[in-house]
Amino acid sequence: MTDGPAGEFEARLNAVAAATEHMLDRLLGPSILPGETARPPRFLEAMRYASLGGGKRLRPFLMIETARLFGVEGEGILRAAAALEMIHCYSLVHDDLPALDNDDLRRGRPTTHKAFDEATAILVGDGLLTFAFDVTADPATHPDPAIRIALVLALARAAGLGGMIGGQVLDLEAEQAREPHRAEAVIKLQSMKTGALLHYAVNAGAILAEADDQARAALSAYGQALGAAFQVADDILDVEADEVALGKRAGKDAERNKATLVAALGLEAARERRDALSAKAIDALDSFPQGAKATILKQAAHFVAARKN
Ligand code: GRG
Repeated sequence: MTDGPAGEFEARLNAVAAATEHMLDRLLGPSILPGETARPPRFLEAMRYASLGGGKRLRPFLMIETARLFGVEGEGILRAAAALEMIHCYSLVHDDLPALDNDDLRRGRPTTHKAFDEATAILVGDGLLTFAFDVTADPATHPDPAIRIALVLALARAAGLGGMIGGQVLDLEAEQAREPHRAEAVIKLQSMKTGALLHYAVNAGAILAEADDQARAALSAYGQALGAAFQVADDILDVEADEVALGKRAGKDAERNKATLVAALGLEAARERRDALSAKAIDALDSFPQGAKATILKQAAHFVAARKN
């Protein structure tokens, strides 16, 4: 993807990634906030290591571009987007721990527990999770408390026991299963483990833009389909991708008896499902006036299906 509208998409993704990086850098600076006593320097360094300098920043991108559809942009949205990225980074740090996936490489660098130590990595995850809610609830994110509460509630639901964490639990249970993984169970697990945060990214953009009910419903359908396409693409990449491009170890799903759609359906059917979900996400946008013109969100659905890392 280098020319024409695709080149524009890449440029926009890079611009949002740079803006997110800058916001994370500011938020995770040494200055304390009212109510804080001190920010331990070595620990702050570890939190910065876990969240700065890598990643596609796809979740911030989806939030920011959804709000931009309605002409809404600015620092508050960037704060909400950086908060979501903190939750994503915390999930990566904890997922890489020896008690979970036990990985040494993430985003092409040593994982946080390798670069620091295990206790620090556990606390880095806790610190990022907590700070994400601090940033989302702060009046600097949106002047209207009703919008902030709506964001906090949606974020908690997406990241918690009925969302990402619940999905991770189902994932661990599935690893122990002796019988083959059933596609419906894998689809549910993936919608929770990975889909929920991507879905929140789009929903949060709609909340911040105060989109009407019709637009919110369509965007929610877009976010759900895109989240599902993202995870099938991840399952396929684990089988097909080059480790250097991936920035983490490949081929580990089968080794660990992971519940993936490649395992449940086979590679070809998984590819078909990924592409159908990407098309479904695009169709959902065509059902409300601003969405039909949302070229960048449509390109995001293509990007998610075609990505190489
Ligand atoms: C809280 C332990 C814990 C887990 C929650 C989301 C999750 C479950 C774990 C993350 C690990 C993982 C590999 C999930 C599968 C798909 C995924 C989220 C891949 C990484 O996301 P990208 O591709 O990563 O957006 P970058 O590095 O670009 O941000």
